[in-house]
Amino acid sequence: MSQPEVAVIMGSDSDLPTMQDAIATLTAFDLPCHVEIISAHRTPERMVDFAKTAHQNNIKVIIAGAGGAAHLPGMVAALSPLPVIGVPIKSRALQGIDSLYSIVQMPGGIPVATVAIGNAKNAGLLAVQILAAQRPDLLDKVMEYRQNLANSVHTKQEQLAE
Ligand code: RP5
Repeated sequence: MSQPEVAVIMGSDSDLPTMQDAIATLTAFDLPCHVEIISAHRTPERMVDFAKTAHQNNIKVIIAGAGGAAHLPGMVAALSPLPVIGVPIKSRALQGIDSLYSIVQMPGGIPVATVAIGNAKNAGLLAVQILAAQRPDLLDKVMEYRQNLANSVHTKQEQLAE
């Protein structure tokens, strides 16, 4: 298998059930990924090491999931020149509103592309599309995926009309 170009990181192993959707999406497009638990507050040095070196390790896109005071995606974005996609994890106390606001409200200068609460699937798809911009084979797969989405709607509409 080729070297991973996408890293999927998360603040806790409790985020893994949500983040599996990103991993599954990348796998469906035959993209291997590097998966790592990195906490911005429990393992800050590990986060700094990862973020500062990811671009030297063949990584092109970072997907970062975190919940609560979810500073992992923003901190990694501040330390890395790579595009970062943030996944707000649904938290127990505030159902992920806290995670969403923490990730999406980045001040100007350091962007984090933020998906909906718990929507790691879209994070995976966005990473695929970022890579596909420079890979015609992957672009074809994205278009085929979109066509299948449209077909499933047409099929449901036909069933409704029967
Ligand atoms: C964050 O705190 C993690 O991203 C996780 O969503 C949340 C709770 O972590 P655990 O207490 O489940 O380890 O750092």
